[in-house]
Amino acid sequence: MKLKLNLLFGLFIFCAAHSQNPVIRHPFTADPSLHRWSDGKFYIYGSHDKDVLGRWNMEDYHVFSSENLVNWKDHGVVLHNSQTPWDGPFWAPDAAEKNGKFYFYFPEGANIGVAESDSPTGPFLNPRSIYKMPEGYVQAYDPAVFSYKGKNYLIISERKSLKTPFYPVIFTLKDNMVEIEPNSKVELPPMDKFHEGPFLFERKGKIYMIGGGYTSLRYWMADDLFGPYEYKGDFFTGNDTFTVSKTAHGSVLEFDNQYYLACHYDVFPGGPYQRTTCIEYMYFNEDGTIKPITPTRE
Ligand code: FUB
Repeated sequence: MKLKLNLLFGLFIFCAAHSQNPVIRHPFTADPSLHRWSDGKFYIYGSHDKDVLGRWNMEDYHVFSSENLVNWKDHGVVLHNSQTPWDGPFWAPDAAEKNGKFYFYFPEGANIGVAESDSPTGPFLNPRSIYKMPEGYVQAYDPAVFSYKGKNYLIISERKSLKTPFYPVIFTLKDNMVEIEPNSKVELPPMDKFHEGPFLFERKGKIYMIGGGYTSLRYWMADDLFGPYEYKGDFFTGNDTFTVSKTAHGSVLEFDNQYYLACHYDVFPGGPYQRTTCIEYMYFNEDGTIKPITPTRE
């Protein structure tokens, strides 16, 4: 019955005008990492929620491309967990382009994996571990890549035990993009309201870290990549139109002097286990703080 309801509701949403949020309605997707690569096209790398309800036991990833940020093409499965050496559900991924190659970073169990491709739409091959969390720790996940002052960095969220807070970890990537520089792990001090999905971007000399969890996206600002970061509050919360998932997670892209937030909503009856990807305009105040964003159908 629940599945039938989901299908009917899915059909209803699918038939609604296509140029509106959510920009990707099916398959169910979340944690979108929005990029514009050197070919001038836009790409989304994100989590793929299952059609059948369960917890987030995600087993593959899709890639989507667009010429205009409005109409998105699904390129199908680009990595399946039957291809990886580990046995855990996938969590939120990210991707990077360097010298005509594409690198896909994904968390699975105790590992942050990396796989590569000659194409932005995969398939991503040769998955292997770029980081394994230390023995006894309970979580290391949600990798995102950030280029800063000529180097590439990988940020993740990690925690040592179920009773201790999450904190961001920054690694320096080697030039080959598939290894971490030895001893480059930097654990930032636990930060106010920090949970998961850290994503970094730079604007006018300031470093912004956005992060999710708890039905909102919030952010921190710093003068340097390694901090100190100052908590600036929530900037993306739900409204009557769409509920922002309790797993809020997003990324930011600047294109043509306009900033965009890629994020996900709970639109379908499956709620936080069947999420859909949206893109919102993002604006800033004079002092660099982010203007609050509420979900739109635009
Ligand atoms: O999509 C699964 C998990 O939910 C992600 O890894 C988190 O960031 C949250 O969105």
